[in-house]
Amino acid sequence: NVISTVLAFDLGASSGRALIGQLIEDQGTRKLRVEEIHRFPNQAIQVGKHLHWDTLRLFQEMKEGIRKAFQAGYRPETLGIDTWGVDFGLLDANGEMIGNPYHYRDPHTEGLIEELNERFGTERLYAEGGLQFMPFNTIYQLTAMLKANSPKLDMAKTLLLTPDLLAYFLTGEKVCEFTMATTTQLYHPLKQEWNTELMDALGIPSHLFLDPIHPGTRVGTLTEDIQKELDVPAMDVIAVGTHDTESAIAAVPAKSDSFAYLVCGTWSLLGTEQQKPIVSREAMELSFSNEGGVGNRYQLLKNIMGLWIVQECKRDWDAQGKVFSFAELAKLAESAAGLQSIINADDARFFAPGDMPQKVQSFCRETGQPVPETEGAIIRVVLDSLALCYRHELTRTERLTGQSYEGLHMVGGGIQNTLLCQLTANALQRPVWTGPIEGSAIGNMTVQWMAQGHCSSLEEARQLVLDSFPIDTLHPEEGEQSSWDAAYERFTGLLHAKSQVACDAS
Ligand code: ADP
Ligand code: LRH
Repeated sequence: NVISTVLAFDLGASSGRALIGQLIEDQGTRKLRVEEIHRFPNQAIQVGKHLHWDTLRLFQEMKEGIRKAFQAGYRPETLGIDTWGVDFGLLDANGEMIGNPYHYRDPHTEGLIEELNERFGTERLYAEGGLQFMPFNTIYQLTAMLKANSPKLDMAKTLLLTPDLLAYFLTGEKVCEFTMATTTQLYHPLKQEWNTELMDALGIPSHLFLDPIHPGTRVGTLTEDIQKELDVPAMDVIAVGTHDTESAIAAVPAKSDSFAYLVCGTWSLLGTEQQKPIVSREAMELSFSNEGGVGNRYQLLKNIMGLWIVQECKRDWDAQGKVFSFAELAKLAESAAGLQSIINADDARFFAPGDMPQKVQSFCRETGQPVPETEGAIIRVVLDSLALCYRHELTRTERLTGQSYEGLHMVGGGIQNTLLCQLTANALQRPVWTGPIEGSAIGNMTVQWMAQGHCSSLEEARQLVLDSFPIDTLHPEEGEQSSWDAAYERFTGLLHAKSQVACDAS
C-alpha cells in the first residue's frame, strides 16, 4: 500500500541522479522503497581561464528524469532537489541567468582566504560565518568577481544558490533555502540572518540575497511550459535540505541523538549533529564548520578532500587508455601492501584538478617515503591516508563536543568502496556502520514527506531509514591496532609540515 510517491534529484560533483521514493505501509509497518530512474555525469568545463558547471545540461537531465519517472508509470506528488554547496547563479532584472555559474574549483579565489583574514580578522570571520576557511566558500567567489570588476555583479538582481536556481528553472519561483545559505560564509549562524554589514564592507550587494526559507517549505509548481514540454501534470517542488551534505545527514540511521557520521562521496564530511553552532576559538583553530541542517540543527563537521583524489587518478588513467572502474581500483588497492606511505589528503595541492597520480607520488617523494608506482599502490596510499585523516578528525570532533562516539556512521556513494570502510574501522579501532548509499536522495525524500505531513520529525525519518535499508557493521580487524597506531603517529607528524587547503588557523 503506497502512501506517497516522491521524486528526488541529488546532484553531486561527480554525478547527478533522479530517484523515486515510495512510502509504503505493509501490515502496520511503514517502509521506504527507492528506485533509481536516471543517472547522468556531472563535469567541470574549462572555458578560457575559468572552470564552470554545465548548468543547462544538468537542468536538461533533470527534465529527462521527470519524463522517465512518469514514463515508468510513477505519479510523484512532489519533487525535491539537493546539490553540492557554495555555488550559485546570478539572475538579471528579467529573471534570466547571467553567464555560466563558476565551479567551486575555479582558481580565481586563490589567496583570498588570507587577504580577507588580514582585512577583517580571522576571529571575526569565523565568529560571524562559522565555517572552515575553504577557498571556495561563496564569500571568496564573490570577492574574486569584485576584484575582477565582473560586470555580471552590476547586472545582477538576484543570487540563487545551485539548488534554488534549478528549482527556479522548474517553477519560476525564486527562493533561498537555509542549509545552502549557511555554506556562503555570509550568513550569520548565531544571529540567523544575512551578514549585511560584512557584505557592505566587502562591496557585495546585499540586495542579491533573499530571506532564507527552511527545509520542508513549498517553492512552487512546475511551470505550465514544462508540464507541456514533458507532458506531465502539475507537481509541487519542495525545498528540502537542499545542500546534499545536509540531506545525507538527515538520512543517517542513528538510534541516539549523539552520533558521529561521515558523508562519503567526492568530499568526505565528518562530524556530528548539534542544536547550536560552536564558534569557539578552539573550533576555529581546529578548523570546523557549522553548517545549517534539516530540523534547525547545526552540523559541526570537517570537509576532508575525500574520494576526489581517487576520481582524479581514475580520470588521469582513463585518458591514458588504462580504464578501470571504481570497483576495480578498490580491488587493486586491496591487493597492494597497506600502510606503506601516507599523504596528508588535505594538502592544498590535491584540491585542483589534474595530474593526481603524480601529485600523490611527489608528496611521498618530498616527505622521504617510498613512492607508489602501480595504480593499486597509489590508490592504497590514498585510502590508508583518508582513514587516518578520519581518525584525526573524529578525535577532534570529540574534543570539541566533549562526547565520545562508539563508532562511525558512513553514508554516500563512497561506501561502495568497502576497503575504505574497513580501513576506517581499523584506523578508528571502532565499528563502522555503512548505509544507505543514496543518503542524500533519501534525506531529500524524507523531508518531502515531512512537508506532506507523513513524517513528523527528523528522528522519525531516521527510524524509517533504519527500518528500510540494510546497515552493515564493520569491526576493526584483529591484530591491526599497533600498525595503525604507528601509522597514525606518522600521519600527525606529516600534518603541520605542509600547507593545508583548509587553512588551519592552528
Ligand atoms: P558525489 O555525490 O559527490 O558525486 P558519490 O556519493 O556518488 O559522489 O560518490 C562517488 C564516489 O564513490 C566515487 O568517487 C568513487 O570513489 C566511489 N564509488 C562509487 N561506486 C563505487 C564502487 N562500485 N566501488 C568503489 N567505489 C565506488
Ligand atoms: C559535498 C559538498 C560539501 C561542500 C562541497 C562544495 O557534495 O556539498 O558539503 O563543502 O560539496
